[in-house]
Amino acid sequence: MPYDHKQIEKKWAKKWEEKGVYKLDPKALSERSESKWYNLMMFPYPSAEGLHVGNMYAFTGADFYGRFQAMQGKTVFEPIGLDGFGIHSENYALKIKKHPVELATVSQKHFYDQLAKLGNRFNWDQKLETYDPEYYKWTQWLFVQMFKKGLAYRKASLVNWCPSCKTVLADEQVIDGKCERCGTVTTRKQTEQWFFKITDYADRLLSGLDKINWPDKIKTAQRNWIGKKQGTLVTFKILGHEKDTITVFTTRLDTLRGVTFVVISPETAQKMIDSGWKAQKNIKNYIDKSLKKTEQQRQAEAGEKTGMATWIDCINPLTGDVVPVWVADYVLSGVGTGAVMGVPGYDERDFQFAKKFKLPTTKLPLDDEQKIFTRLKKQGAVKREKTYHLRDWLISRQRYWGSPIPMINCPKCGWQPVPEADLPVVLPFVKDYQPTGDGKSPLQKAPKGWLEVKCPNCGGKAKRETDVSDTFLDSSWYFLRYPSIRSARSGQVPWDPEITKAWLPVDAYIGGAEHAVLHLMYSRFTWMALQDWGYLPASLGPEPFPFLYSHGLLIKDGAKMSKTRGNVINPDSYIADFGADTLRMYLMFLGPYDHGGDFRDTGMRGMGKFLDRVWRLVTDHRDLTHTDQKNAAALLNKLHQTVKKVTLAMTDLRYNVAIANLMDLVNFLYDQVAKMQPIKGKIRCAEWEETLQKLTLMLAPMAPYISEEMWESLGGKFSVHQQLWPKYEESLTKSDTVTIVAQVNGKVRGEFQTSAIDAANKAKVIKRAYDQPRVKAQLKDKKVIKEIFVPGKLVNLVVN
Ligand code: ANZ
Ligand code: ZN
Repeated sequence: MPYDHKQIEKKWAKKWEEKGVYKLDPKALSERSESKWYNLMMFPYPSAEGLHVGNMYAFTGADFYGRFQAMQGKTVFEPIGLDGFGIHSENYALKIKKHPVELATVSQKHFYDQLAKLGNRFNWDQKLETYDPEYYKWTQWLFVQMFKKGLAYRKASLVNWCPSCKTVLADEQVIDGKCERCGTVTTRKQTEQWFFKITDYADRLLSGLDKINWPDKIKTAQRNWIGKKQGTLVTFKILGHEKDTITVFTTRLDTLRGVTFVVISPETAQKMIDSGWKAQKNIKNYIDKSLKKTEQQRQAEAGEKTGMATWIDCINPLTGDVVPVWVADYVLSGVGTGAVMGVPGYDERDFQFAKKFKLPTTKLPLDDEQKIFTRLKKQGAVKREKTYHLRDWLISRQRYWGSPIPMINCPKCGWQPVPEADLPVVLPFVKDYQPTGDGKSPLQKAPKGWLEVKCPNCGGKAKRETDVSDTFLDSSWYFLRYPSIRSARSGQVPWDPEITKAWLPVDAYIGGAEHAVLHLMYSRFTWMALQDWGYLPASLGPEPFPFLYSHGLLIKDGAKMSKTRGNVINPDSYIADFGADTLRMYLMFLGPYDHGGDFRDTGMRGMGKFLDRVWRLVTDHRDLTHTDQKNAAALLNKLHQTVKKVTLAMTDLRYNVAIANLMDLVNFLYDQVAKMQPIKGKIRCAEWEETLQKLTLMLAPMAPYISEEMWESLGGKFSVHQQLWPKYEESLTKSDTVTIVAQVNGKVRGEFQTSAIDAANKAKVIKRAYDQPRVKAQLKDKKVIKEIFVPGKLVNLVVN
């Protein structure tokens, strides 16, 4: 019988659905149990172009793990949804000139249809879409809480601006100087925006990393992004204006004696101009030019230093020396105080600068930092200081397709949050949704009835905020919503407290590494804040994702699969031609899951052949038996070795290794087939039967459809996905000697060694058990009524 993937996949998809094989009953959701397993994968940004195999690569690996956990006896929750609000989906809408509201409907259907075909054990009852008002009502609620607790505030500052997306961006969303979404080089813009005070959590975000099981590269990325530095603030008085000072941040107070100049950032210089300093025109020009550069550009150009003398002098508090003040853009505004003491004798950047501008480069001896600190402290010239690279999270976006920021601006009372009872602030339909580029959201064109509201505080005329919030706010809490979606209280609370207590934190989070300092940092922050406000009990622990796994990237023709490159592969036709099982196994066999792999059609055919060979073992070669007991013993040995290896590989998400071991076993089985004979009568070969069963069970998390069909034809109870993972006997994995325990009525009465091959030979082993002296003594005058034999392990003789 040939392997007909079409018929098999259709048949089982239907039956799983009918029987609710993957459904969680509400009770399982509301009671905490040791066996709960929240198996989370990063939900996709949908677009009507559909899911590509890169997405599938991520989801398949996560599903292998979820299914493997289910077979370890865990109650698995594996939800999926769509991260469909925000720039990603909106940019696609702009590109194909379809309104995002209309597009969302099309994308949603297309995505869910595709997701349903991957063979994942999704909990479809708990799916969510971030653009659903039922969902973003709570995203807005979260914003309101941030505001009420003082973590959301408005501030005017120089921020990143994407000229193509026509919106401001958070620092994390500018990668190598480019917009995270569209790749356009970003610029700077002075505007007033909403921020979240993530910096209040810098220390906890840092120390929490020590306690979680995450890949080192992600932890390092977060540590560097937080960028904590301990140092000293040193105050230099300005010559002739002793009331005025410049404060620098240094990590090398011991070099203070060697300062030959002080440098301020263009931003600091601008502030001095704003507060009355009459700088010369060329200095002003230099400042203006520098302010237009991004931090990235300024650092990239750091090799070739630029700068200008300010003609201000200041006084070294340690030596009383008079040193000149310069302005230069290698000094960054966001670091420390935005002012540096120049020590060319010890600092390479300062040396380059001094050389270029012919400032003294003398190297003076170092001081004992403790001593000078104490001395300068008395003069009030120093203070210990911690600084961070992390900036507050810029939340507002001048775009249409997002969750409206739930704030109202009243000319009398200032900014007021929308009362919680009035949430959600539903995104109004605006035909002209294109970003304008004038620094305002297209929601400015919303109907007057939406824009103009009463102030919740004084009842006077007030205006709604028209910016929407960052997509990353939507995804910073989605994992809290999933388990509660079907809760009776889902309309009243963002998450049901009972269910949350039972299901959080997430047991395994699997996704790409590209969100290292974006989503993964924002979610940790949101979790910590919610915990501080008492919305999440402390018993859930300090982190939302104690275990994170980052998979590698799927490559096509040597490049990352991406829509802009046009090398995106849609899985649909492969699923139609080869079946989801083959595609799943093919993807996971490309290489180590954390390395990614290169997608090629040719390999797929090979994997199809492999499954066909597995299939024929059950359909064509099942009724065989061994003629030589030695072969049967060797088979058991190979089987138990394989179960052990595959178990370890699956535990560590080394799927390519797990699959390679199954392939090796299957080759071995075909060698055995040649040594076997058809069975006589109905008695099947026990070793062969055990092997086919365990092979099917090991295949179940990888190729869920074909293994269900094989399981059925082996006479297994529906469903294979509700079975436990096969066990192996350590003794049977050894090819040399094995220790067998001899018992009488369950009590140990002896032990003996045998070769691994003999260990499975029932007659031989039982005979040896009878020969054990203490067994003999126990059997005196008694009749053995039952002989229990566990291959490779024990013999138990039951007497009356
Ligand atoms: C004097 C000094 C002497 C420094 C020396 C370093 C070495 P790292 O070095 O990465 O830990 N700094 C302070 N504020 C800055 C700013 N806004 N932009 C650019 N650089 C700034 O960072 C701390 C050092 O970076 C500080 O210590 C300061 O230079 C410089 F041999 O002060 B140091
Ligand atoms: Zn008011």
